[in-house]
Amino acid sequence: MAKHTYKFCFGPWNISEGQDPYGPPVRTPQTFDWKLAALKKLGYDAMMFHDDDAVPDVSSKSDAQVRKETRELRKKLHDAGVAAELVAPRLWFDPRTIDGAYTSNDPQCRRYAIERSLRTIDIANQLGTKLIVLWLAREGSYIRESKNARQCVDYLVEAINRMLAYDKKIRISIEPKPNEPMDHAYIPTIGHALALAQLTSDPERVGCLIETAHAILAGLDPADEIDFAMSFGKLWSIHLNDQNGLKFDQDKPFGSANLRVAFNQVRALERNGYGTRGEYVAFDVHPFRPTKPEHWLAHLENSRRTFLKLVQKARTFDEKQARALIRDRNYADLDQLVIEHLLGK
Ligand code: XUL
Ligand code: MN
Repeated sequence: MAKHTYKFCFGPWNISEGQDPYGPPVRTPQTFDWKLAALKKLGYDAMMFHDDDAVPDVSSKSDAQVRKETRELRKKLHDAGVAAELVAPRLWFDPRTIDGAYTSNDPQCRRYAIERSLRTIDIANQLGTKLIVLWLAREGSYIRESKNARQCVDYLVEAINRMLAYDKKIRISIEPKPNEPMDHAYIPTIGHALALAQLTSDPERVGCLIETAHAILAGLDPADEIDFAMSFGKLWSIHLNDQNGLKFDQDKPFGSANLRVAFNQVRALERNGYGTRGEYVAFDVHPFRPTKPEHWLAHLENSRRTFLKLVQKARTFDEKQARALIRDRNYADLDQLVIEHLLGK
């Protein structure tokens, strides 16, 4: 197995304030500068951004103002020696995307979504990254009869084609999630994302981003999603976290709910050489709501710690013994081999 080192990333939204649908924030927001310093202190390598993480209220600002603020951010990142991994348009907040962004029934709203996405590409270019991520949050339906799903696939292709034509160098990673905030999303899994890529004008530049919790919410094993995406050479980023079954999107620390599922994700990343082509390991994790401000970074520190320990577990797993048990179709002892390896001495 490859013995490369990994590079790590998180986004400003991962130092969050604890709001949920039933209660307000419970921690006072930190400034961007504080978050960048925290990222440095934790020894992470890169930060990921939404367009409005980079330029707050991006939609209400002029092109010149967006360029100016992005330039300032670029300098901050440069001075800190931190890379920008990717930029994602945060389309789901704006009132114009209330009924979907690229797939809204209203042509003006669809136009807004595309224009905002092109601006995201400008921001990415200025920050020195060619990776654009699309979490297709409101591209789905609450009421199936409210939209034409066949038409919505065409809208998604049209939006992606506009982005690909706007900048011939960008790559787009689709981050699928089966539901939430909608009842059902049109692109719920990695299979859907990669199939959609084939309908676009440049399939080679459309790949995916797997988030552990989103795969679990789709009833899938994230390790299999990793192997599937990497069979196509299309896993360009990953959001590791955890999820305790089919609940709301929990974004727990990596390995928190199911260590064995986490181990298998690391094993899949290892066997496919994830990271050797410059990809980052990002943790899309959130602090538990009761977290005190003085413990605010623990979920990020712990996720990376667990990841690195699982890399060691993957590299020291007795592959020879496992192969012998597989040859003998002795899956009971293979199961126990994994359990005892994870339990340690
Ligand atoms: C939401 C989510 C997003 C994306 C980026 O569940 O994961 O933060 O990672 O838009
Ligand atoms: Mn994510």
